[in-house]
Amino acid sequence: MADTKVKAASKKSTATKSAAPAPKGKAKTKAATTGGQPDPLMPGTDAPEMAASGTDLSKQAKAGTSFPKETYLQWYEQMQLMRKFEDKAGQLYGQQKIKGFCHLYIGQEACVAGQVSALEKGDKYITAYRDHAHPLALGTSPNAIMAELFAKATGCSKGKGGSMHMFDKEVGFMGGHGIVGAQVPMGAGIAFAEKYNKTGKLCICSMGDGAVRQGALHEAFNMAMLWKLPVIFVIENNGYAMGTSVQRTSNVHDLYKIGLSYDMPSEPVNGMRVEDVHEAVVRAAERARAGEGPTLLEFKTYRYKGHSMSDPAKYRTKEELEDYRHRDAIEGVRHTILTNKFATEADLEAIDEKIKAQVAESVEFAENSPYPTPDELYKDVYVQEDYPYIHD
Ligand SMILES: Cc1ncc(C[n+]2csc(CCOP(=O)(O)OP(=O)(O)O)c2C)c(N)n1
Ligand SMILES: [Mg+2]
Repeated sequence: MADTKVKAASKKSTATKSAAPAPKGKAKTKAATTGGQPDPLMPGTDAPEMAASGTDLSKQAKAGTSFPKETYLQWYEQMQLMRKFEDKAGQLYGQQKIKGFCHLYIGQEACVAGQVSALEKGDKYITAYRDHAHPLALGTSPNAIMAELFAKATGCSKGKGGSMHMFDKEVGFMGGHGIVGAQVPMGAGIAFAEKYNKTGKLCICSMGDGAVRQGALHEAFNMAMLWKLPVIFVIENNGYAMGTSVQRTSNVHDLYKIGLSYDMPSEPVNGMRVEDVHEAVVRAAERARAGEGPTLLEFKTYRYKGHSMSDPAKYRTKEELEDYRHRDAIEGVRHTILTNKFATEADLEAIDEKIKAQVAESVEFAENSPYPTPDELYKDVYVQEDYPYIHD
């Protein structure tokens, strides 16, 4: 993770940064992608009386913080890698070189890029099955991820996990989980282990909007708050669980408010702006590392593709999709880079070319790798034989 870590402007919370003017010559990032207009992604609380708790962070002033050139360039490169990698994966699925399930993250890239840039080496990350972008940003080699998609022995889960079950302990990536919401108690458990072992590290536990209706989430939230576990719960709210919209699922559309029932610091975040994501995670990480326990962040985001490769996405309008494409996070970062002369068009093209070559190499690597041998079926059922909490 250290290799891919994006340099942040500051580790301090925006509560203190907001008083200071943005450094001269740096991007005023709020204006960069929204033109300073009220953001339609962040309509605010639709029932203010529900947000009366002192832990509702949605009312905090957001600073128009800037980040240095290197940060923007690294965000650009990371997000382009995620997108180009998945564009290719989608094509390969169409050619039946990738089989089984394949859920693309295209459109949501800012959520992962902004989270990972706020993490420290040794922190953990767990998510659901839409999981190609997360290990890419955490530092897993694209070769190992593509090989996993091809079910090859050189894949990051030895070809036994496939698209939904990426795993890479070396970079702190604890999967890749196909059962909706299953990772929520596991994320709390990982955070418990960090606290128990006094590592000073935290766990980001990411889920979709569909997962918040699972009962186990409520048990995990309650326990995590009670024990002040160093966990950041993240809802990547892309508006739909398969074809079911959030509006059709519950009366509560601002999902961050679920955390308020547990007195958990909770806030909505514009998930199409990598800067906002990063800053929210920095604030949550400070609380987690200070022993103050969990935070719930709701990233309002959007997936451009269907739920999976077989979904024609008839439940939404073309206009809705276009509306989000106009607020594309990669284009936003590109715009900031160019307007602030952090790089030229030619520099960005060179990055794009580098990524194209990386993706092509990953496909070649996957194609040329062997399938796992049958004896692999019996290996890795339990990874750690001396697991400390389970005894006869
Ligand atoms: C316990 C369980 N119930 C149902 C499913 C089938 N299923 C797979 S994905 C999905 C929707 C989840 O949507 P969301 O959590 O919003 O994540 P997104 O796909 O939008 O990233 C469902 C219901 C499942 N995998 N697990
Ligand atoms: Mg969803």
